[in-house]
Amino acid sequence: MPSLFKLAAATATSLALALQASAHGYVQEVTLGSTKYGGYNPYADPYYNPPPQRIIRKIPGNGPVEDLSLIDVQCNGWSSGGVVGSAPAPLVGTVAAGATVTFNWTEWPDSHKGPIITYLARAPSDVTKWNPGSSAVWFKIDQSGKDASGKWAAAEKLVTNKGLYNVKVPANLKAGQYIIRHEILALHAAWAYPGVQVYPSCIQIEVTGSGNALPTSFVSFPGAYTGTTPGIVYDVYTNTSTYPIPGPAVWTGGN
Ligand SMILES: *[C@@H]1O[C@H](CO)[C@@H](O)[C@H](O)[C@H]1NC(C)=O
Ligand SMILES: *[C@@H]1O[C@H](CO)[C@@H](O)[C@H](O)[C@H]1NC(C)=O
Ligand SMILES: [Cu+2]
Repeated sequence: MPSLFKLAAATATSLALALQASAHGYVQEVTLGSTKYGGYNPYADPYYNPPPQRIIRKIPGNGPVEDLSLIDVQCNGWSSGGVVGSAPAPLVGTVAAGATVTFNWTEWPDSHKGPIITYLARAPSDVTKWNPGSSAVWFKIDQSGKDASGKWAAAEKLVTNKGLYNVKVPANLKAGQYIIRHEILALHAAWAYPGVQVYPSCIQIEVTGSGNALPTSFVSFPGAYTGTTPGIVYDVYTNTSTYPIPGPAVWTGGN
């Protein structure tokens, strides 16, 4: 290993430790079926030359997106700081329809309570060149909010499950390339808008199988969530009623 390379890696590690002291979080690893893929590490990847090849689109850091009108809310870009939301990653991971995708989050703060939601968007052609922009292409495949005993998907259940969250790829989903958009909405400051913190992550996948199901209605990011969408404003400290998970209903046609 060239010494310059070592130095860059060491610097990245200490920087990562410094920044993670005020940690929020991001998806650090994804398992498709039984194959593990490393996540995009915003505190290391940019310091490598050449950068590691990923199936996960890059993110600017472990922080959230709070302005729901920005393209940043799609894949956690940073449109004002040079890391533009949704820039494609070079690789695609393969997963069979019906198989499980496991998202492995960095240590999630207990204070960051909220739902975990997952969407898909079908790429019109090569997903490694596709940027959906604000087109309505997304459909929801999984969601989990607050259960009857008051436990949240994030943080309680995620922490109990060692940071892992499982989503099943719809069994009859039509084969092809997709972006899977997985997010946590943290509600610890969501008693008014702005306040909700969106932590999205976009992973490029190739779905295999003989299914032929596709939904017929779609939402856009930005667009699906606004300051008046149910569940975007919610007081986690005082509100004991059912939590309405934001966005469309889960598409069940592929199962
Ligand atoms: C999550 O990913 C990290 C980094 O690759 C790994 O060290 C850790 O063991 C994984 N967690 C689980 C529960 O598999
Ligand atoms: C509690 O949350 C529900 C669902 O968002 C909302 O309709 C209700 O107004 C909230 N209650 C209070 C007291 O804010
Ligand atoms: Cu945070």
